[in-house]
Amino acid sequence: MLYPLDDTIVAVSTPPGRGAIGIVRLSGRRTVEVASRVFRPHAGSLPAAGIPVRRMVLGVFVDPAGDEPIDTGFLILFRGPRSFTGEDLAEFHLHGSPPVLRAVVDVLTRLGARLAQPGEFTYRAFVHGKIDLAQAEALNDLIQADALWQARSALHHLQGYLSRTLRAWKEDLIELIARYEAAVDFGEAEDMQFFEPGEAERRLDSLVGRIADLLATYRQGRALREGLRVVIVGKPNAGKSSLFNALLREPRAIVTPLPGTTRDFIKERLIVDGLAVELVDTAGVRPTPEVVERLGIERTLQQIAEADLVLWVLDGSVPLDAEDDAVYAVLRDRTFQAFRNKMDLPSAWPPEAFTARYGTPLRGALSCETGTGIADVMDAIRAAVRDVQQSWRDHAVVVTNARHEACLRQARKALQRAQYSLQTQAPEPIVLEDLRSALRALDAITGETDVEDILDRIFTQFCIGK
Ligand SMILES: Nc1nc2c(ncn2[C@@H]2O[C@H](COP(=O)(O)OP(=O)(O)OP(=O)(O)O)[C@@H](O)[C@H]2O)c(=O)[nH]1
Ligand SMILES: [Mg+2]
Repeated sequence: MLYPLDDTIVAVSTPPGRGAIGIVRLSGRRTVEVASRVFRPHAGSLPAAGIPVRRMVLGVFVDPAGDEPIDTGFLILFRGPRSFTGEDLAEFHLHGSPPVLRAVVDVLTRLGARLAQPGEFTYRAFVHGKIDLAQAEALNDLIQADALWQARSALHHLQGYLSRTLRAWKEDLIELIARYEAAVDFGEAEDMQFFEPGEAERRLDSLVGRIADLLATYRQGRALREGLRVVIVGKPNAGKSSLFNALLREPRAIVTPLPGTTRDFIKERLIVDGLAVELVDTAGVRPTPEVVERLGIERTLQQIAEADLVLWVLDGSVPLDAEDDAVYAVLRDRTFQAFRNKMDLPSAWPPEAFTARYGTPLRGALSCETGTGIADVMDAIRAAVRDVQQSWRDHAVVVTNARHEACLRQARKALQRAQYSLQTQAPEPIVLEDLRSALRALDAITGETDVEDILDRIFTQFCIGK
C-alpha cells in the first residue's frame, strides 16, 4: 500500500493563492460525521433527512470549538462508492482566501482528518477501482497540460478508450490462456480438443497485429503528450540561433558572427495550433571541430535522432562547402526541410545547386535579418502539427505515454515468442509461460495483475464437468 486507506484525508484542491473560490476536499470513512460538525446549512436549505447527496447546500463553515463562523459557502456531499475516490467525500466551496482555507483545513485536521499526500485522492480512486492506472496517469496529464491537444488526448485516455481497448485484448488473451491451461491440466488424460486446427495461431496473429498497430501510433502520440520536437540544424554561422529566436519572437539564443557560438542545444516551448512544440537550437555541425564543439555536435546528433521534424538552415551568402556536406551526412537517412537563409545578402549559389548536390530541393528561402520567409518555416511546423492531429483523429486509440509503449512492446515480444513456440511445436507449458508474460505486460498498463481472472475463465466457461 502506497498510502493508508482507513483514515480520512483533507486538502485544499484549488491552486495556492487568492481567488474567487477555494475548494477543500475531505474523503474517508469519517467524512459525513466531520462535515456535519463543521457545516451549518442555512435555514430552509436542509431537508429533514440531513445533508442531501450530490447537491450544493448553502451554509456556514464553523469552528465547532467556539462556534465561530469561518466562511459562508457550499457543501457537496458524495456517498461512496459513487464519488471520485469511491468512498464518502465532501467538497467545501468557500471563498478563495488563503487564511480562510488554512483555517478550514486546521479545523478539519483537529477533528481527526489527516493532510492528504500528493495524489492521494487519485490513489484512493485507483485502489477503489474508480479508475485504472492508465486513467490515473491521464488525469495527471490533463492537469499538467499546457496545450489544448495535450489535454484533449489525456481526456480521451481518462475516459477509458485505451483501457477498454486493452480490456478487450486481455479477454482474448485470457481465453487463449484458459484453453492452454485446460489442455495442460486435462488434455492428455481426457483426450479433449481445446483448439480447432490453426485456431491458436490465428488468435495469436490477430493479437500481435493489433498490438503492432497500436504501437505504430506512438510516434505521433508522443508528440501529443510531450510536444512535437522540432530541431534546427546546419553548419556553424548559418543562422540557426537567429531562426530559433525569430520563431520564438524573442532573443532567447545568443547570436554572433563567430562560427561555433552555440555550444550546447537550447530548448524552448511553443504552442502551435494547440499543440506543444519543443523547439531545439543546436550546435553547428562541421567536420573538424575542437573538443568542446565536438561534444556539442554529439548532442546535436542525439537531438536529430529524437526529432519529429528537422529544419536544415543553409547560409545562402557563402558557397556550399564541406561543412554543408557534413550536415547532409548526418541527415541523409531521414526526412528534413531545408531552408536557405540570408537571402537579404548577395547570393553565393542558385537554389538548383542545392538540389544538384543533395538530390532533394530546398523547401524555402528566408532572411532572419528582414523576417522574409519565417512564415514559410512556421508553415512547415504547422504541417507537422496537423499530421499529429490528423493521426489522432484517424485512430480510435493512440499511445501517448512512454511507459505504455514499453509495456506494449514487452507484450508483443512475449506473444512473438509464443508464435515461435507454436510454429516449432514446443510443449504447451512453454507457450503458456509467454502468454502469461504478455498478459502481465498488458496488465501493467492499467495496473491490474489478476490471476483470478484466468481461474474464473477455466471454471465458468469450460464445462469440464467432473
Ligand atoms: N544578413 C544576414 N545575417 C544573418 C541572417 N541570419 C543570421 N545572420 C547573421 O549570421 C551570424 C550567425 O548567426 P547565428 O544565428 O548565430 O548562427 P548559428 O547558425 O546559430 O551559428 P552557430 O551557433 O555558431 O552554429 C550572425 O552575425 C547573424 O546576425 C540573415 O538572414 N541575414
Ligand atoms: Mg547558434
